[in-house]
Amino acid sequence: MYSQALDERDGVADEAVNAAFEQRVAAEEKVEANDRMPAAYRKTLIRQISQHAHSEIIGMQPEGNWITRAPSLRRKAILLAKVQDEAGHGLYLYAAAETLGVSREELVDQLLAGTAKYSSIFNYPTLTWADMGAIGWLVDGAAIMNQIPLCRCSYGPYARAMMRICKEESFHQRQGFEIMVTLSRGTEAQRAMAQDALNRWWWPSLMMFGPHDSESTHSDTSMRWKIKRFSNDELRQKFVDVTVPQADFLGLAVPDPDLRYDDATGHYVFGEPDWSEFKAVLRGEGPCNAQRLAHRRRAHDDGAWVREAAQAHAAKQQAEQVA
Ligand code: BYC
Repeated sequence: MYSQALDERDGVADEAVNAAFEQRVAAEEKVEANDRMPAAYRKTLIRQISQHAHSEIIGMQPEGNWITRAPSLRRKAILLAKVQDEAGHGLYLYAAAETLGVSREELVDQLLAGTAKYSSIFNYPTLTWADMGAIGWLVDGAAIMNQIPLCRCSYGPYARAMMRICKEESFHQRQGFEIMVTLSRGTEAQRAMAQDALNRWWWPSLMMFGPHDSESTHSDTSMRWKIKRFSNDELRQKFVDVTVPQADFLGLAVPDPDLRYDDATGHYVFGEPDWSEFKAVLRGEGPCNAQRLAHRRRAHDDGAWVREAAQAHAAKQQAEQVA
C-alpha cells in the first residue's frame, strides 16, 4: 500500500536528501527500489508506470476484437501471441510499480473505478481487419518511439521492464506493417481498407505522445529526473519523420493537407491534431471509453474465481511448508 510512511522516509522536507538525489540522477546513476527518493519522484513514477500498465491491459481489447475473425490461421496465431504479450507487459509494469510501495490491487481498483488514466488511443473502435495492420504499424510504432528512451529511465526497475517490452514491441510493429504491405499490394478493396485504417488511426496516433510541450504539466520535472528523455513534441516529430516515408512506400496518403517535407530543417511539417477531441477522450467521452471500462470490469468479475483459487492454493502450500 502506498503510504505516508514512505513519503516520510523519502524526506520530502529533507533538502540534503533531495539535493543528493538530484546529483545522483544528473550523474546518470540508476535509482533502485530501496533507495531514498523524493516523494514527488515516487509519485510521478507510480502515476506514469500505472497508466502505462493500464494502457497495456486495456490495449488488449481493440485487437482481441479480431482474434476470432483473423483471415487465416497464421494471422490468428500471430495476433493471439501479440495480445498475450500485451498482458505480459501489463504484468511487468504493475510489478515495476509495486517496487515503489503501491499494491497492484490498489492500482487495478483505480482503473476499474474510472479514476486512472490509460492511453487515449485505446478508446477508438477497430472496424476492419486493416485496423490490426494500422495498430501494429502506427500505434506500436508510436509506442516504440516513446518507449525506447524509457529503457534509459533513471528508475532501474522501470528501465529494465522497458527493455524487454521494447523487444516485443518491435515484433508487433513489424507484424502490423507486414499486414499493411499485404493489403496495400492486394485488391482495390484491400487497398481502400488500408487507406481507411490509416485515415482513422493517424491523428489518434499523434495524440499518443501527449499534449504540446507548452501544455504538458509533467515534462519539465520528468525530464530533469531523467524519467523522460525527450519531450512530447520531440517524440511526435521523430514519429512523423520515420512514418511518412513508410506510408509513401505503401502507396498510401497521410490524411494531413498541411504535411510537407522541409528541406531546410530535414523534418516534415505537419498539421495540428484536434486537441478538443484528445481532451474529450481523456474526460472519458471518446467513442469507446465506456465500452472499454465495462468490458474490463466484467472480465475482472469473471476472473474472481481464479484469484480465489490462486489464493487458496498459495495458502495450502504455505500450510504444507509450515507443517
Ligand atoms: N492518453 O504532462 P503530460 C502501448 C495525460 S501502451 C491519455 O505530458 P506525461 C500499447 C498525462 O498522463 C501506450 N492520457 O504527461 C499497448 C497527464 O495526466 P495526469 C502507453 C495522456 O506523463 C498495447 C496529462 O495528460 N504508453 O503502447 O509527462 C498495444 C498531461 O500530460 C496522454 C505509455 O504509457 C494520452 N495519450 O507524458 C499496443 C508510455 N498523453 O497523469 C500499444 C509511458 C498525456 O496528470 N508514458 N496524457 O492525470 C509516457 O511516456 C508519458 O506518461 C506520456 C505523457 C508521454 C504518455
